[in-house]
Amino acid sequence: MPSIYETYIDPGDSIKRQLAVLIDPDDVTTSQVINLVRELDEYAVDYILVGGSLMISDRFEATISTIKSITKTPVIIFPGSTDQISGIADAILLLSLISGRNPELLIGKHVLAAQKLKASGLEIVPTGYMLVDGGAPTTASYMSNTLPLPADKPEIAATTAMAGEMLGLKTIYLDAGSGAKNAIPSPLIQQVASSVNIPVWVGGGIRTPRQLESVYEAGAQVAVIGNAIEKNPSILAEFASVNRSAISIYQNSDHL
Ligand code: 1GP
Repeated sequence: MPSIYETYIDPGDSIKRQLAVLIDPDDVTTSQVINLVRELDEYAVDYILVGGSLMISDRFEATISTIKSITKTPVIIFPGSTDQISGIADAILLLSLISGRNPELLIGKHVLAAQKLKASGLEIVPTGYMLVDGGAPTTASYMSNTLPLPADKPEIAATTAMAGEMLGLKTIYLDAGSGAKNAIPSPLIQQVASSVNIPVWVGGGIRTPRQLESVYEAGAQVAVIGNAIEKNPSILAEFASVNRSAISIYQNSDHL
């Protein structure tokens, strides 16, 4: 099995700007998932993320099965808890919440999940997960019991990301939280992207094609959109029209 990380996430010097769509099984019915995934295929979305902060429904694994039965697009778990592990997916973002100081989300949950993760056969993508203040409390910041990084302090975000990279993490995910009032500001994305040599993912509160373009222009390799597409799948055509041509993912690394 080719590695998702080596094949798609970090295949070399240059790669196209990528789009990931987040599906929260709590928010969609099976028929909505089927219709949505067909649309995602049509617009060549790069990754489908599955996960949620609460997971009130018991449709986590069934949702992944449904998606996998329709598409060859890589399905990556974006786990909100240690219950969200299933070998039916292709990979999992193993999130270490490096923006916070909650030891459970830095290492504790990982210890609890290690055996299950190994047995699942999932490809593990070690990810430095950084919550950034999106203008109002989000489920992610509340549930994680951590303070998000201030959105107007890019230097704190950059040094946090650098420390994550030095610890061996393979991606950085900057998240304003699902449904965030404000998406992550460009200066913060820029400073993080120019400070690390690993792919930067950005999500939370991206609602318009213009915002998506700014996220890429600031240096994100992968933009993650959830709510906007879940609520209105027809907006996908507009997001897909945003330029996703090839970039050097290490374009900003001349500080090293
Ligand atoms: C949340 O980054 C994702 O963790 C997506 O956020 O639902 O606001 O697009 P939205």
